[in-house]
Amino acid sequence: MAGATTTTTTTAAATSAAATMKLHFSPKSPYVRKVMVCAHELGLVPRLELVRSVAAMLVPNPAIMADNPLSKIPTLVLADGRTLFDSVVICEYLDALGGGRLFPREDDAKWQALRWHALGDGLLDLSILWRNERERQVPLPALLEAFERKARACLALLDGEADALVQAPFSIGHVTLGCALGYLDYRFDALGWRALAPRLAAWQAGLARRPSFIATEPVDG
Ligand SMILES: N[C@@H](CCC(=O)N[C@@H](CS)C(=O)NCC(=O)O)C(=O)O
Repeated sequence: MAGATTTTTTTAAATSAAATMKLHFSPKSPYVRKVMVCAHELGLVPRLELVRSVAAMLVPNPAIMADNPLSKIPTLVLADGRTLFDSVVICEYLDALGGGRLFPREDDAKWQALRWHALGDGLLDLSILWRNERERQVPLPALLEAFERKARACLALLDGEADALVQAPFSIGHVTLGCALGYLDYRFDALGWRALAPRLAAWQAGLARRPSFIATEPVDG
């Protein structure tokens, strides 16, 4: 009896694993880019139906909210209707489907990858808030200054870890840092981050040549 249950479960899992998933998507979102880089790395792009969804902090989008009350992208809808968010949860789900290469299991590599992921996500979070503040009619100078100080501190820390980034196996940490630096290129050209972190820039130049990063360059429109 137990065996029959296991077989049914496995078959159901295999069926749903092969089905198409809907991804609330924008080609400009760095968090969506994390998911898409993982999908490219894992060979899962054909399994994703990309639905262009506009997510804006001031304008909750009912079409996204039907799947995610936070009205944020990325949001993934599985074939059986279950939904997944936010980006790191979706990335880990795809990694489990695609062979488990991007979320290392063994202690040292795991904590290193998750730490870099957190740093990349934190840099992204502050960059988005920084851009929002910058676009306001009357930005708060102290806030702009604080965001810039934190961004520079992240870059300085990562510049000192460039060798470790080269040596570590490619992971969610590399994906997220690459997307955060790509976002600086896209929205904060004037910061000139490469001059602030030249060793990190050398590492990023190699990363940017990966097909997964080339295919997911942010585009307007
Ligand atoms: N922590 C979330 C952040 C996602 C996020 O903030 N996405 C932006 C688009 S780049 C968004 O949906 N913003 C709409 C909003 O904040 O209401 C994740 O990693 O998925």
